[in-house]
Amino acid sequence: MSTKEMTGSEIIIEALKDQGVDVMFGLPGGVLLPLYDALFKQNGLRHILVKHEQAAVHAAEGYARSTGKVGTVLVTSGPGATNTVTGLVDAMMDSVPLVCLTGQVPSSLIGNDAFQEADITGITRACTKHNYLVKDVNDLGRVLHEAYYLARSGRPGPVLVDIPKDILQATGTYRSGDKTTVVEHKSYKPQVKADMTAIKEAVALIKGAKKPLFYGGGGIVNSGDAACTLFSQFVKMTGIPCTLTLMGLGAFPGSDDQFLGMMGMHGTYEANLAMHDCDVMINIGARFDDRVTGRLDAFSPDSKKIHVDIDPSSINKNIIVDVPIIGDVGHVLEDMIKVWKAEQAQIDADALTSWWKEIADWRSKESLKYTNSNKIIKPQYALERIRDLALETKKDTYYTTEVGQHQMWAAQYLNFDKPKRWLTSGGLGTMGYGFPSAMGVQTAHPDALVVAIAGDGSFQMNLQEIATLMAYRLPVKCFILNNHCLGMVRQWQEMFHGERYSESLLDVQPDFVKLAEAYGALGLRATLPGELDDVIRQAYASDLPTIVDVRTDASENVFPMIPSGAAHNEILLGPEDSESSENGGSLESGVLV
Ligand SMILES: Cc1ncc(C[n+]2csc(CCOP(=O)(O)OP(=O)(O)O)c2C)c(N)n1
Repeated sequence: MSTKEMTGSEIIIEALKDQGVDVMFGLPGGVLLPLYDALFKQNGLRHILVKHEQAAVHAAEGYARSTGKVGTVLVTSGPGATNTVTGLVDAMMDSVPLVCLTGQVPSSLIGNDAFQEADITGITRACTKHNYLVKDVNDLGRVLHEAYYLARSGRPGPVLVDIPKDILQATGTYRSGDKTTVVEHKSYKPQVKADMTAIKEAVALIKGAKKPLFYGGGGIVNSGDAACTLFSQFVKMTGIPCTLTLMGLGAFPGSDDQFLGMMGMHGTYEANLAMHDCDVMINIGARFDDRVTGRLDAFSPDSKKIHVDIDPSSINKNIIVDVPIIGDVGHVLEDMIKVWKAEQAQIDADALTSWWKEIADWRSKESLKYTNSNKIIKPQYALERIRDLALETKKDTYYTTEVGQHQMWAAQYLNFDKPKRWLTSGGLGTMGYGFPSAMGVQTAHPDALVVAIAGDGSFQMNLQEIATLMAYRLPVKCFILNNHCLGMVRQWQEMFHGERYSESLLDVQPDFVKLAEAYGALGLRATLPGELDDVIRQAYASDLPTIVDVRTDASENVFPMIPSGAAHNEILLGPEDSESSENGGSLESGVLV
């Protein structure tokens, strides 16, 4: 262990390098000048200068979720810090490991309503795993190592470290050994290995099942690639059907026959009916989110439920389960497979065959079928072409989305065979997430094809980041599925509010092609289905950040749909179902888009 005397700013750089940080996303301000000066004098730590601090957090999320490492954010006090709040809530809800460093006014001014002072530790208490206000420069190194440890351990999440200007300037001691001692001494030690009795109970339940179903969530992806491989192995070994949540897509190969598609509000018919009718539900790393469960008292009424989660507070929160298993998904799956093999377990083959027959009947409804047109671009068709032509590039491809109809169609029509290739704002559902998060993904994977799927509404929440993409030559391909409206809001107004389109139509739009060109980026447009392939190929072939304005059918709605407050077997397959639905407006009352 080495001990060095240095300024607070230098300690930060040293600690971040010791943590293996290679890049941070940020924007400077008055109180951070000493730190930015120290950054100027060093090599090795990259800084991506964003145009808005919210984008810095989403970019760090993109970096973290596509690499499995902790993302780092650096912003100034007051408005810089408050601009991060949406991103922090997003990271908290979707379990994304981040460390957000905020500058603070000098210690002597704290509490004085000083210029650009905001009580950011108070403000972010509810949306960080933990936060710190550093009061002594000698604590700085340890606090930073703790922050990275906390962000990545257990259920990952954001940690904020608020650092007053005088602490950046003061001289103190940096102990490199703090990196290991915080891990040894920390009282926060999440349970990774699960109780073997619970694992054996789960295996017994699965063995005896007649209609079992795997329900996998983002926890599998968070646990790492090895956990995803183990999950796929277990699903294949047992022959049990598998569905995934929005956050779990990619944890099991999307093109595998045992995959029923995504479940939940806009999940497939077969996945949702299997959730409803199964007799043993094996929830691995999902949290019984309301967009998955629908009406709680009608949720999978006859199943025994197993729930694997690293976060004990997720267990029995929304749904009471029969076998709770607290632990890291990867470790739990390893143990489950061991027990399964040791017991030479098998599911009753006849029962499994008739369960698959039932599923085949549901599948035959082809719930993702849509009517294509050669006159107008259907958003589903655009996504299929974006997906298929991406395969032609032979590049490792990552997709991010904004929030709305396009997000749900992207989840339905893009295909994910590998984990960490799909990034979307699931828990918070924040518009403005996808474009900057693509920037973070491209920073981490310079040679990959990074595609951001946007709605025309959401894109306008963080479009200023075209400038950042240009500055760092990050060739993100952004496809705006432009329906001239806040489509998901419009859909709900059509279905549940008597077609009264209150404040959801975006009649006046910027010219997105000219906008891209104004920044020096490539702007393209497709208006007819026949133009799509050529435009997508041009986008993929360009070295420039590219914005593609895809004019889509504004009247298209996302189906299948389980209206909020309905049960899985009340799923609507298309407009005919919704017209005949007597539940209509009352079903979704009190629930927001
Ligand atoms: C920051 C934020 N504000 C408001 C909402 C509510 N909301 C959900 S979807 C949606 C419409 C999104 O429109 P657009 O981006 O054009 O996508 P589309 O639904 O048309 O595909 C809105 C306003 C939200 N999710 N996030």
